[in-house]
Amino acid sequence: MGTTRMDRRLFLKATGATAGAAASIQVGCLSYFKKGRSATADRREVPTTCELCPNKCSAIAVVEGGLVKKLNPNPENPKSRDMLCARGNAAIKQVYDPDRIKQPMIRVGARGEGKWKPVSWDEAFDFAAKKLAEVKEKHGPQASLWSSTEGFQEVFFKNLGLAFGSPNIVRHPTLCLASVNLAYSMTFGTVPSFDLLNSRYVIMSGANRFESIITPDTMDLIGGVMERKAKLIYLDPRFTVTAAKADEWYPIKPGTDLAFILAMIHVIIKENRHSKDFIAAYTTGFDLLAEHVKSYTPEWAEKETEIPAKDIIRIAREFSDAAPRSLYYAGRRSSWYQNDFQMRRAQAILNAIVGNWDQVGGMVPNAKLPKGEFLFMPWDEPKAPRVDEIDKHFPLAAKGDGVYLKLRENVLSGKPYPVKAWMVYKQDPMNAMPDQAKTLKMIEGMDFIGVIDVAMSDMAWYADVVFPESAYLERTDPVEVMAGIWPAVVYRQQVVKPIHDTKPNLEIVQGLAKRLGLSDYFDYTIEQWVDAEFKELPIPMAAEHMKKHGVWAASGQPSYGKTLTPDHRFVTKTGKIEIFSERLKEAGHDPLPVYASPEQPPADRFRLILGRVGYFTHANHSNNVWLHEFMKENDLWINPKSAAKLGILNGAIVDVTSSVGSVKLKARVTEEIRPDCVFMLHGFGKKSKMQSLVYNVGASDAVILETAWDKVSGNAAFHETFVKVTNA
Ligand SMILES: Nc1nc2c(c(=O)[nH]1)N[C@H]1C(S)=C(S)[C@@H](COP(=O)(O)OP(=O)(O)OC[C@H]3O[C@@H](n4cnc5c(=O)[nH]c(N)nc54)[C@H](O)[C@@H]3O)O[C@H]1N2
Ligand SMILES: Nc1nc2c(c(=O)[nH]1)N[C@H]1C(S)=C(S)[C@@H](COP(=O)(O)OP(=O)(O)OC[C@H]3O[C@@H](n4cnc5c(=O)[nH]c(N)nc54)[C@H](O)[C@@H]3O)O[C@H]1N2
Ligand code: SF4
Ligand SMILES: [Mo]
Repeated sequence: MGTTRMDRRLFLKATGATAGAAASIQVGCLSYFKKGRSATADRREVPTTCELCPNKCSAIAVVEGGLVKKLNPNPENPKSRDMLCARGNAAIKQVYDPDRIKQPMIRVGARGEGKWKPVSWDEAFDFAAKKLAEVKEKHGPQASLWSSTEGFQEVFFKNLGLAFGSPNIVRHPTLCLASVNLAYSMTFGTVPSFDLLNSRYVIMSGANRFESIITPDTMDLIGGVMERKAKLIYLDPRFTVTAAKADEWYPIKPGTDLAFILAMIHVIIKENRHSKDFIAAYTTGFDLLAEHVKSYTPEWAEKETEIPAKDIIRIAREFSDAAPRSLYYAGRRSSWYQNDFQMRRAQAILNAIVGNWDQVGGMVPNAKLPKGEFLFMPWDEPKAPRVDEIDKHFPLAAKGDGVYLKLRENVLSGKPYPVKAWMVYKQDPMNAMPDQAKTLKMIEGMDFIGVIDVAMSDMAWYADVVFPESAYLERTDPVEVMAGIWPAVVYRQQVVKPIHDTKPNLEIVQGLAKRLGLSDYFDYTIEQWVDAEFKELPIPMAAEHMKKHGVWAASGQPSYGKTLTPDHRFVTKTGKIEIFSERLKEAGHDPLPVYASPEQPPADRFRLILGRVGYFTHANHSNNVWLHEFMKENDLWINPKSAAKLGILNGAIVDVTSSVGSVKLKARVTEEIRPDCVFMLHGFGKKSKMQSLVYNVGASDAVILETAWDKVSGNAAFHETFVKVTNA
């Protein structure tokens, strides 16, 4: 893996150059289409919206001779700031990928054996509808599970599950950001944006923004924080690209960020550095907090975190001096530890006490734009309760999203009732859930599995029927409103006609609905749906504008401080920012964050931690021919001291073993990780032979990760697995 560092640098150079330039014009609302670019018979430019990760960047597809030749960034989107990342550019290869599923397929061999019969859409729909109807007849509609990850057409899939009568819609948040969202919601009544462009002091716990790209935060870090020399403090057990760019990097002991934050709060209160006026006007519970953090001294935190007390004190002082233009940045993937909610709550409280709420360079409540809704025929509420028993175990969690890992436990145990059919949209639970053997057991227990995907993912590989969806460049999708400091509306429209026998999700849903007797609920076209949404956008000639530009954003500077009025009620129980939370207390949780030392790996083991690189999304894209060039195999980061003790040489093949599985990986002996943990990347070791570049190459982290979750939100805890590493 000697080339990895160079690849990462090159990648960032490319991204940084574009993003930096865009950020210097503040919010990048240049008009790309003003000049009246003309199409020729052979060449067109079509504005659309990238679908290769959740960021929804605006793109302009250049079509020549009926083929997508190039994707350019669209400067009119203030959120994507005239940037398309490596993945965004490589979306072309999603369309022209020889591994694509080219027509519907029905499994003929055993599950996972890879024997498929290409079938017509009618055959695929008839087969799936018959199986779904059988399960409904035998066990009721609640025996079906509808799982998906966010996407513009996800709404149709969820609606099919609901119209079918199932309460068991389960979405990705409890594998990703449920704990951070819940923590900020419980404190401020909403999840804010972070004004990195204008901030003077930023602290990040792990959020690896130079590789885990979030727009506009990644570009604002480059163009805002770095160019204006605002200070960036970064805590991560690994030396990531963000660590390399930070002013200070602390290889914090894994699982101890809460101690660092509590000690910062301790210092700020002890030294009388909190924002007294703000606290008095807008918050509740400060006195209880002051009492609560008395024992959380920097000296105590040094022992927990291995960050020197003098640095914690200095950082707390600098942070409060820079307030309100200082930020403890929330991060996104908060599927880390079993106390993750409380760690994120402590960040929210720290931010609150320095008064950076709704301030330039602080946290900003998101502005929203209205859009119209297509009014479809409503269905009856599902009668059965959810199989994950969310009300009983996670009363504060988002009910509509479900709790994924608890759901899997319950499905496996058959309690409170059997679940026998599993429909999946745009998600790969084989890799997105820990303990793949358990997921395989869940798969074995199903009478029917249907997967809607653009590629033969590992989940699709184990399905009974696979419905190939058209790639985003081949589809028109619903309109998406993006809340934010600069809210925007984006539109994804068809760039080229599908090149294979694929369909957009709405038509797949309609094909199934027709055979399940549910057609009345889906009696519309995508054009009708989109037109209804256009109608209430605050834009003159909305349909024309969106088709021509692909994006619309309000012009001018955002207004800060709208919530800072005496009569403003925050959406919390008390109407105030809740430092102390009665609701948490009532639900049986700590109303203020309490620290407990994380369990440490025994002498012969390491904690496994996860993260991302800039050129893949999750377990996806390692099979994209252009992106695959960046990295052909994943490896295991291990510190030289630990490797020496075990006699492991750089490049040697090692067995990495947990209580649930074992994988083989090449060792990458590097100072860029602490000695007590190891790291591997997601997205390799695929079981699907139609992921031909990464089939059986490297390993999947899902095989060795153990099942654990955060107690409050139910969010998966992916960093709680200890592994043994030995020469193979
Ligand atoms: N082991 C492990 N598990 C994790 C994580 C981790 O780092 N390691 N990360 C967690 C996080 S933060 C998240 S958000 C989740 C993500 O979990 P997933 O959403 O499962 O992530 P992906 O691996 O991106 O898989 C998405 C699937 O959607 C398909 N797809 C892509 N575009 C389209 C489309 O337009 N239409 C359709 N129908 N399908 C499409 C892809 O081919 C792929 O099979 O995973 C979580 N789980
Ligand atoms: N290129 C790219 N960009 C993406 C995605 C992608 O897959 N690829 N996915 C998108 C999605 S859905 C998400 S959720 C976000 C995820 O983006 P982030 O929220 O930034 O999460 P990760 O990249 O998973 O990074 C977690 C980091 O935390 C570090 N870490 C591990 N344990 C600890 C600890 O105890 N303390 C501290 N301080 N650090 C720790 C890890 O080493 C890792 O570098 O990225 C989004 N953007
Ligand atoms: S960050 Fe990259 S992959 Fe994600 S939407 Fe933007 S261009 Fe696409
Ligand atoms: Mo995520």
